[in-house]
Amino acid sequence: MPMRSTLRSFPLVAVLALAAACGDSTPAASSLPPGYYITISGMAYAPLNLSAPAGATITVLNRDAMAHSVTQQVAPATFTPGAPGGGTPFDTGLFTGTKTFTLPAGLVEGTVLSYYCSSHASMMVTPNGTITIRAAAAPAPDPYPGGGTGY
Ligand SMILES: [Cu+2]
Repeated sequence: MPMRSTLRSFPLVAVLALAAACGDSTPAASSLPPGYYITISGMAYAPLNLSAPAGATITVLNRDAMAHSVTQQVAPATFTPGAPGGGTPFDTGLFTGTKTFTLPAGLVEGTVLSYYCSSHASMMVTPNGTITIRAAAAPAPDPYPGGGTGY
């Protein structure tokens, strides 16, 4: 029967469409524990603005073959490292693969920390990313926004 045949083939089509749409530019949400992530792919940071509480550990996933860094700076477009809001400025150093760093503790909610790549500076597709300090009481972002545990 044509109707049953159409229904039976739908899941495979859906899976193939999802696989094609996802590519490898973003981490597979179902494989990551809850937390704060910055992904670098195609010389671009994502998300461009991450909200995280002071003292949070940030995991940086570098999907490019070349080394990049997440290096704090005073202001966008100046590429001068610094530490607005106080605390020790963060700098992952140049790396490939995965690296973590910790935001300074005690930063005031609403503080915006700008960062750049110390190797490529304005050559990055997204030259500057930012991290906005939010209230510590807020839970970490749900890596499974659809609900459940990713299964
Ligand atoms: Cu870079």
